[in-house]
Amino acid sequence: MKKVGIVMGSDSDMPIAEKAGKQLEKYGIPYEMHIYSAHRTPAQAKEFSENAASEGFGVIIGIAGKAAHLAGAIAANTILPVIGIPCKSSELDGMDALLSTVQMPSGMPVATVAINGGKNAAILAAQILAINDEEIAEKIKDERIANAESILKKDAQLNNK
Ligand code: RP5
Repeated sequence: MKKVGIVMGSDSDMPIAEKAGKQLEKYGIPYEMHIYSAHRTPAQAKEFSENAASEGFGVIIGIAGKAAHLAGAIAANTILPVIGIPCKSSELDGMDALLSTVQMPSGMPVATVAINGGKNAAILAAQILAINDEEIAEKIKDERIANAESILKKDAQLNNK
């Protein structure tokens, strides 16, 4: 099974990375976490991205705050799908990171999830891997059914059904 790379720009992004990792564990998807910064350790971020496909990764999640160029820098060095998570780590509440991550130039896409969207990033990564993996696809479908049932149960309780 292909691995997911979870790359964060700083260890201060760890709570978001952990959310993503926890969700991948629910599907039994292997992942590796790394701290590589587009600005502080650009050579290592580039090397990781260039080798990711041959190292068995299928998707990479890039997590960064402030001037969040990490996901874009990863995308520039691999044709693996890259999911960007903008982090709320500044006085601008993550809007800076959101725009830095989502506004990629044409030809170099990053699939950007919500600010601090660790869980959705992991689900999207799983959905990409599920294209070629029926086992993962079944787990995602089961989870959706369980989520819907849980909401309907709350609705029934609310209306004393
Ligand atoms: C970004 O700057 C990181 O991704 C982090 O979200 C933010 C702050 O980093 P630290 O100053 O906490 O290391 O590069």
